[in-house]
Amino acid sequence: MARSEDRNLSRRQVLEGSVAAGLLAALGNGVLAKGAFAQTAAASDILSASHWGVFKATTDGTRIVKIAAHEKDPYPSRCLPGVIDVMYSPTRIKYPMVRAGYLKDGYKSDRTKRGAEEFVRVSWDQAIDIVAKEIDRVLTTHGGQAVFAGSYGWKSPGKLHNCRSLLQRYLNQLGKGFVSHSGDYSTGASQIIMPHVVGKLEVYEQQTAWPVVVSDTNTLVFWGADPFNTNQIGWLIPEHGAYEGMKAYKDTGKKVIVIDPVRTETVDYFNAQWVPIRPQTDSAVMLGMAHTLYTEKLHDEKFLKDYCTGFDQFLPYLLGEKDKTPKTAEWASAISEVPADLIKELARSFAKNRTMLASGWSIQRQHHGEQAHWMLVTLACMLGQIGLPGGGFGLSYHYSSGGTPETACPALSGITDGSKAGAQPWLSEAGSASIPLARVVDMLENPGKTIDFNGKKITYPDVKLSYWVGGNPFAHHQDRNRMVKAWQKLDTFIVHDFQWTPTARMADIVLPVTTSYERDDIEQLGDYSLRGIVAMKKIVPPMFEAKSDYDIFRLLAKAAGKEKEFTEGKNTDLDWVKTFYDDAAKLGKEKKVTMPSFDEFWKSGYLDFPATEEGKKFVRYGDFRADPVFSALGTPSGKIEIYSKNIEKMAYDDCPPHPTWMEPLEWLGGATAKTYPLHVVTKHPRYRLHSQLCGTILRKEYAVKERAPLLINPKDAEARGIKDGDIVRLFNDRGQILAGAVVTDKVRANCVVCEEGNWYDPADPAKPGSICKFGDPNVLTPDIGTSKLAQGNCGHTVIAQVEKYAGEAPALTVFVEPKMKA
Ligand code: PGD
Ligand code: PGD
Repeated sequence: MARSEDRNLSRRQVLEGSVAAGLLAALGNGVLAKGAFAQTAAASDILSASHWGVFKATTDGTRIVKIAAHEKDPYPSRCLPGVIDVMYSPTRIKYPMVRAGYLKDGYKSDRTKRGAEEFVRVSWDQAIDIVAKEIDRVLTTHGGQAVFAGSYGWKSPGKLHNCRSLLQRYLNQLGKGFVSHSGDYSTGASQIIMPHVVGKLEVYEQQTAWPVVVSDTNTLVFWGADPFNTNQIGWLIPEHGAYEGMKAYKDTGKKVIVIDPVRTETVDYFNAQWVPIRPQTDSAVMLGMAHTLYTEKLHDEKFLKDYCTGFDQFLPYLLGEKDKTPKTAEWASAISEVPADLIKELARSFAKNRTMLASGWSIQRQHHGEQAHWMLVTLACMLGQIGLPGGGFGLSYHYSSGGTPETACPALSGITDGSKAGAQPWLSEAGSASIPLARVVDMLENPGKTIDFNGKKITYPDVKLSYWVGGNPFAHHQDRNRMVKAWQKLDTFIVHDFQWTPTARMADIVLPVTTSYERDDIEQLGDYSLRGIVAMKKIVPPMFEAKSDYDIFRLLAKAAGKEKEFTEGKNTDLDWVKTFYDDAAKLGKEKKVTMPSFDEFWKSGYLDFPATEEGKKFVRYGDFRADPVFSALGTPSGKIEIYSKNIEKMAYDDCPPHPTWMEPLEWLGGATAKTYPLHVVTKHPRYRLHSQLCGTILRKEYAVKERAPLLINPKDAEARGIKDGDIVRLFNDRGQILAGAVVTDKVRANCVVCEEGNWYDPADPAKPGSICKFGDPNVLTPDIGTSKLAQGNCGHTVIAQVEKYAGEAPALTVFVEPKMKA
């Protein structure tokens, strides 16, 4: 097939390419295949780590020439070559830079030039002076409410170089407050609804351990989850334990079902039953299953009575008593295009077998996204297997290797944001504010506007300055063209990064930071397992004029006369790292866990612990099942709430008090689907973490004629005269992007896949609305809240149309340095 030839070619190009060729060669070709990586690290190699895992690097003194995955990582990420190339790629930020107009006119400059005007190199002294004076001006003139330091993003791991905490630590020391945020882009809806339902965030909690799933689960359902892809990364350092769990389950030959519009790697890996659902219709299918269970008397009445509240209030809705619409499998099938017989068959087989409903998070990153996970829990309650080994539901099997058994490793401490009492005193003391994160553009557009949020009212502050470290909002936020205009309201936008991301390009002041591999740090191995502790060692000296975020904020604190408070008298990074390690060792002592001295640890750099017996047998909600009174949940009733009186009191028109199917703003069954008949699945990328590594050699692994790939079903392609490898234009009322067609039956008809995180590359950055040349799907997505309850983002709610691109495709500009003035 043309597609695989392209891939071979691109691989060859990579290998001929740059210093990174050596990296790829060293890593081998077999991605995520046990033992496929060449383990050629020498004793003199330096151990370090990242969101993608632990590795050893060989240097020639100034540059890294080779890396090898750590010998204890049996399933290394395919992204490792790009992890190092961020240091050497053409998009590396080398020097402090200021937008030309901003350097001349300061905050009074023409903001419409953001993203379009040249940058001018300045010295570090000048850069620190400009930033310190501007922060002082805004705080003095407008107060803390005018500085947005929410600064969300997947910054690098590391207990010291935690850039968001460092930013807030600096601002806290100035004592005038700032605007922060609550929530995140990953689980915006679920982390608000779940506490109402089960009394916990639920999304970031340990899952029933994989060994229990392997021995007790008979049917493993991945619902809108692609764990084979998304477990590549960890928020901390991944140990990749989920791959061992998945392999062991696969070896049993037991059933796996994947409900997803895409035939994912997870489907192929398990040779699973694929249910190609119409996107955004999951709660309808779950309701159809619930109806089948109820009418066929397959539901567990005892579990509903002993462990849940509100089933009685939900039942009239399920049976259609008020709206005359029973939520039958046939009703669900008309919405979801999943055959009614299959919905019934699945419901019956779930009831008959020990079933684990393992959901990803895409299904809540949608309009009314709260309903999907609420309904999933309700379905699991009707099946009555919650708290039994291998049964129930899990919301984190796809993330950071949830379910990997826990060890007794003590937790590291880390740099704090410097707020008193560890809470968030700036909120009240300094009169500043916090907003639900995904409303950031709405906030910029509408200072003074009041919105609903989880039973409260939030009034937007009037923000004049935004400071972003460790995030890429011009990749992660929705409705790019609206965002570009809203951003022009800011007096000043400051960014630290090591890559010329779309966000850095939009900044007034850009400060070059070190990567993790140019500074010393320490981090925990395994988010859920706490498998161990890893040294994130400096491999090479900082490149060009990069400084760590820590040093930059230390200099800014110094300019404000607060250096001592900022550093707490510590002179080097290693002083901090040692403190964090020693804190863990103290905790260890209390738990009777012996740890080597810091010096011994630092020498080897890797400390791991065996899983405990308790960890291997862990069953989520096992305690609650054993004793629902003693281990009552944190909900008002202490039980699982299928009907929430608290949500009822809020009386929101877009979030009823029990799980409900509600049409999203736009979807394939909606009125606008005639004009825009394709749903755009913005799933998480195979070769990146969001937008990270987009500027690296890894692009050669997936780009089509240099553009981001757009997966399209052969039927949809043929109807539009689109061939594999064509450049296409994807568009809707909010914007337009170019992409490269990959014609494949891996995506169901009427859906296309365009991965989130593709760098935004506007043809004319001065003109909001101009075509994005690379393929950022967030040019097309709507910037709305999931509902008044959670106000989460809706990155998975988007429909569009596609056509073959007729003209000469404009050259990309986002993968080289922006224009610079001498
Ligand atoms: P990243 O690409 O990880 O994306 O959004 P997020 O902003 O987290 O950006 C991290 C940035 O931090 C990179 O530019 C990186 O270079 C920089 N960085 C790394 N380490 C450091 C450091 O030490 N210091 C500094 N200063 N910078 C550093 C991700 C967000 O996107 C998330 S979490 C999700 S779940 C959402 N997913 C979707 C989706 O599914 N669909 C759509 N349409 N949109 C989404 N957006 C969201
Ligand atoms: P997605 O890729 O958005 O991942 O985890 P999350 O589960 O949110 O979606 C998972 C699957 O859901 C995809 O296969 C997609 O096709 C499917 N899907 C999309 N819409 C629907 C729908 O309406 N119904 C159903 N049934 N399925 C649907 C994301 C998690 O991954 C997060 S939040 C982060 S921050 C990390 N990000 C990355 C990353 O960027 N890259 C990699 N390789 N790994 C990651 N892991 C983490």
